[in-house]
Amino acid sequence: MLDLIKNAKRPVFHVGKGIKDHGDQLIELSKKLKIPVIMTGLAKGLIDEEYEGHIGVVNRAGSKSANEMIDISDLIIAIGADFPFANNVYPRHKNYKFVQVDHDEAEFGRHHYLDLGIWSDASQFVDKMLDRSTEVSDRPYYNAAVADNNNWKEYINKTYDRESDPLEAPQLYRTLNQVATPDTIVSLDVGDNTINTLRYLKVGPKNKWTVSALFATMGSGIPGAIAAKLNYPDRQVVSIQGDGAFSMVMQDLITEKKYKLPILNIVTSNCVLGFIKGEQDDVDMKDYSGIDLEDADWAKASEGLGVEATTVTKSSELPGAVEKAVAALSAGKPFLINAKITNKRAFPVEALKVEVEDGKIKESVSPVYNVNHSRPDIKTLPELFAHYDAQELKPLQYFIDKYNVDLN
Ligand SMILES: Cc1ncc(C[n+]2csc(CCOP(=O)(O)OP(=O)(O)O)c2C)c(N)n1
Ligand SMILES: [Mg+2]
Repeated sequence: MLDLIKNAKRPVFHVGKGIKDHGDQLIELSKKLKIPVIMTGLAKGLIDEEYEGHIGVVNRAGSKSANEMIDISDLIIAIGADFPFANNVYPRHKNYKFVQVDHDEAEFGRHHYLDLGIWSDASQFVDKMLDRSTEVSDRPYYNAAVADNNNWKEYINKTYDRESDPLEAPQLYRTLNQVATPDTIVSLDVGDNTINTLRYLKVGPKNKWTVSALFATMGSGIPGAIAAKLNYPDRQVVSIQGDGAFSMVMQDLITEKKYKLPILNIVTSNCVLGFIKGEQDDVDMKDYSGIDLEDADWAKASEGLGVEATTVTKSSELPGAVEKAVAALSAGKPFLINAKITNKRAFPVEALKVEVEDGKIKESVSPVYNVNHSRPDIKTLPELFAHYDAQELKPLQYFIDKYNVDLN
């Protein structure tokens, strides 16, 4: 393992839930070896996201920086990560090695061929590596990863800080982060909220959050919240779901009311199966198919089922809605916020195509991006950035040049 790291120029840790409570030690190792850390979606929160070397989550829901750094990596060290998308997401170039550290030998090579398998508990592996490795003083790839991620955070923070009318998802998450306590449990449903949660929800060491990851079962949000509240009656519990998912299980609000479960339910109504719309943008089809949802007064529906509710259409209405929610929860009752949000697609990191060849990168807007032609014709990276109001984002080449990253 140490030899592989010694010979690598662009090593990255891909860390899953197996790291458990050993996040701080992993940060220490990352600092010592100058290896950036990418998390699987489900491991979000297990290492401090404020750490500069934490560059986010890879895949469609993740950050530009994590996706780009995976694209150019020459050594991926997966630690306690049962990552089913490895074959789709790991680099397109063939010139990289893959190491898997897992306590379960049945995981080896399950999703990706292996150069090396290390049968070990993640914590013990990290401790041994800390023991036996020698400090690396500088690594251009690490510096580029940190800078690329800071640039991404600049964009994320801009969208988080501004006000919106009609309401946008980042402000909703801003409010949720303000209301949440250090041990809040969030039950997330499947859809655009998966992207927004991974990008905007703050998760501390005592928080818990859950989603139906592998099967992506829509409608799991409210049942998950009910299970959380029954198991942790003293903790604040929140469910977040889209209008599609909510309409599949909304009758479960009756259960929340019947058993007096003070749960905060948030419905993001955008009148569309948004996550699927984003996919159909990038599929060569004549037009969208089967994604429209009728507008409905979900607050009224909630009240009909016995759960007090309110509707929000712009960010300035969020504090008032939260005040009502807190009052209901304090009185031991569930509450629902119907947040009518825009149906804009979140910044599509999946549209960024990076190829490595002969020590150089070629980056472009993916040829499948927007083949449905339902959006403006976007051909270049600056056009893509501008379309998503992300003008501050810089192409990967900028960071490669600035930090002299050797791609050979
Ligand atoms: C039971 C089930 N059916 C279909 C899907 C495929 N699917 C994933 S996300 C999604 C759309 C979710 O729409 P909505 O709940 O309105 O959330 P949005 O993406 O609009 O925020 C669909 C249909 C699924 N994951 N589970
Ligand atoms: Mg929707």
